[in-house]
Amino acid sequence: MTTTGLTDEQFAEFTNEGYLVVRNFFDPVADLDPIIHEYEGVLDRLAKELFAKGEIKSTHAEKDFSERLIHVSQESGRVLAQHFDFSLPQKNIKADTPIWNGPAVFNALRHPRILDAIESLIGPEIYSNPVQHARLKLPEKRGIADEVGQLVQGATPWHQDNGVVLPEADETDMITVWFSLWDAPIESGCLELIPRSYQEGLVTHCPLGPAGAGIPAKLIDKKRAILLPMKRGDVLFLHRRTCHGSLSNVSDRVRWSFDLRYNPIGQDTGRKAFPGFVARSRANPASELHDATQWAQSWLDTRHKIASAAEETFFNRWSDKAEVCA
Ligand SMILES: O=C(O)CCC(=O)C(=O)O
Ligand SMILES: [Fe+2]
Repeated sequence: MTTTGLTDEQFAEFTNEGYLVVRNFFDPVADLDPIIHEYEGVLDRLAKELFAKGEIKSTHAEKDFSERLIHVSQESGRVLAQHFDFSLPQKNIKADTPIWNGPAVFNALRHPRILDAIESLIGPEIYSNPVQHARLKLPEKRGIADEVGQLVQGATPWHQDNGVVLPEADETDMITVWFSLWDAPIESGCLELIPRSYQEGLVTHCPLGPAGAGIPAKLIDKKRAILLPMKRGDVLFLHRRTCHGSLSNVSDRVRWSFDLRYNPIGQDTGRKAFPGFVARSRANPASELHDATQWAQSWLDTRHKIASAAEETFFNRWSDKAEVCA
């Protein structure tokens, strides 16, 4: 079968550097605009709901997506990020915790070109790992303080994706795919990473905020860091042990990205409490999930299960007692 997988050069670059940027990977109109349109609907419904509750004085319907989200957030004083995320938060999951698992998001998770590239990296048995986010980061100067702390709204602290999942995923081949729905220049809070840092193994992280974890600054050699401004249509592939983070959004516009993860079928996702699915299986095509409604339902079922469990679900393995965290 013909695929649009990675070239040998791209494969070698990923393997050597621990990351790969492919410019113009997507056709933005065909691949990204349907996601944007779906999210316009999410924001529209949310704005109308907040307006009906008297939390905002206008639905701001005439504004573009970014301005509308900023105005609705600021006027309501609410952090609305979770309404747009297609994963549950790592803490405080309630029966009504918002989540968005729409068909355009599901199509992005199953995008054939992404799966072709992932197939080049880990083979044809591909599981969509549930560690995944839509990040809608408000401009820092127009932001809202996050009382719950479930989604990092500002700069993302240095970390390895391996470090934010449970140890069961340490020896897996999890790959991160990051792309922006529109241009993400440096000032919007682009990613930064340390090439080849995956070679140094898993670095100690320290607990951060209510649910997150990050690598302490003293363990990061910032001189080796590079910035990764991205254009709409570009895609970044990241090794699970590549140290990375993001800058603050000092622009005037929301920085809007998706990050997805994949691992070979059968490997641990590192967040077993959340639902993944078979995105591609050449060995057993019948096991692939093609139904967006079923995918959305799997998240609602998970939310119900976690919200009604007696004990808090736990995702963090790090202790602030580690010497480097002092
Ligand atoms: O988008 C960001 O700011 C951070 C993304 C990230 O850490 C990831 O995709 O793994
Ligand atoms: Fe990350």
